[in-house]
Amino acid sequence: KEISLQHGAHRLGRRNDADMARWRAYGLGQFIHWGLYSIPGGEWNGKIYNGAAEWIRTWKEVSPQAYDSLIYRFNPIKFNPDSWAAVAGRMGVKYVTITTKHHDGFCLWPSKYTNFTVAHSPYKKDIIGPLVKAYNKQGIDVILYFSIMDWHNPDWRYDIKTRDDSIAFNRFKQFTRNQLLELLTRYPTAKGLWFDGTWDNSWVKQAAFADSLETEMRKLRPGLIIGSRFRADEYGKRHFDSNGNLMGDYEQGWERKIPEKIEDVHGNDWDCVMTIPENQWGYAKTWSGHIKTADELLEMLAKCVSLDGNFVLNFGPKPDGTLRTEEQTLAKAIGDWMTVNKEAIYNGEYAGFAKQDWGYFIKNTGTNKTYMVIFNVPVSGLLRVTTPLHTVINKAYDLGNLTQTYTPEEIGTSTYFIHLHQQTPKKPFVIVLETGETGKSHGTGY
Ligand code: H79
Repeated sequence: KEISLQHGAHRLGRRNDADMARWRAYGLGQFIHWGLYSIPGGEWNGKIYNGAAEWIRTWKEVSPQAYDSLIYRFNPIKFNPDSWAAVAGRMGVKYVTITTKHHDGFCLWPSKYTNFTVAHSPYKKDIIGPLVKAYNKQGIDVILYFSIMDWHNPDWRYDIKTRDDSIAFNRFKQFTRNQLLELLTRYPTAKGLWFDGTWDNSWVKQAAFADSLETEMRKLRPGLIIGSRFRADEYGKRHFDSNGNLMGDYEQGWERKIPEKIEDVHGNDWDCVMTIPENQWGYAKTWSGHIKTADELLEMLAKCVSLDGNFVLNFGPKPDGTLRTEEQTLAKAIGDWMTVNKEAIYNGEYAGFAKQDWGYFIKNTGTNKTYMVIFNVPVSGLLRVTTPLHTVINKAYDLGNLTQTYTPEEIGTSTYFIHLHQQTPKKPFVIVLETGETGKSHGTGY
């Protein structure tokens, strides 16, 4: 049964306004992790750190003071926001999420509330403003990543155990509020905030504060999009409140993992954030383990969109401000595929067709088109399609070659085989189904 909550979900079900519809239609996004951790790139005194490069400050071999002194070496002289935005644009991303401040506390904008910012580095200049401008010029929306946890601020606490903790953390809360209002004021075109570092007890206990701050941010910036990782309810429940309702505008739990089926997302909006190696977000000089290929990433993209989510691929730029070759190559390969197939991705949603082993069905919202994004061609060359109730296929053709059409073979009730013309494709490809509705039964007939 429902319990009464003061700081639970503000809304049941999805948002239905234009800003959220725009977010929902993105399909593909880019994540950028850039900061002081990019300088060591996972290496300290000649030794390689096995964890994620952006967490190196917590490694026992690294003194926090030495890490924080990296600010004096932050000087990305080759940084050119237009060239990043061009790479992203060519890749086909519709939005970018940028680390304004990661867990280390270093701010990529000249915050008035701390000296630990770009303004006090040799580079001196704001990074966020020029990035927002460059991406917006490419038609790409910007979301600001912000870590609540801040290892640099002496007032940060993991838990509140004493009166002193409480006094310090109250200062920290005001600092956090100041920084967030500062970001929203400085970058008015940013569409939303992507929160992180909110799992510690100290913050989980701030249901009332976080709730009122969320309300304040939304008042300042109507339409603002905030995910489920920002605040907990008064019982310390995160993402979903004590009644099981999502807090925030979309579910932020899909980090380096993807749901398997539509039931896993409970009708909510969501995004999946993904790294190219196993788990590296900031620049790591040495990538070890399995490095995902363009085809694997495209499959993740199609899977996310087919289950009503957005797919956000992470980039960790180098300390000089350039993008590593591997990332540029992948961006190019994804972009080449998107050039031909983007209409299967943008504005895509769950199609309601039974899942098949060859790949994913994606419906184009509000149209009569459903896309089959094909990754695994069976040796038979026959692709099975079972349509939802009352749906018929009027036309089927290749997205990459509109004159290449198919006549689906009906093999059973609402079930067809599409006979492929070409059985050994080298890349994932898309078949468009134009569908119609059969006359619905009104209770007469059989
Ligand atoms: O920014 C990237 C990562 O650095 C950050 N989120 C992405 C987008 C991230 N930080 N931590 N994690 C991801 C993994 C979180 C692990 C946790 Fe825990 C397990 C949080 C709480 C339990 C590790 C162990 C951190 C605290 C205890």
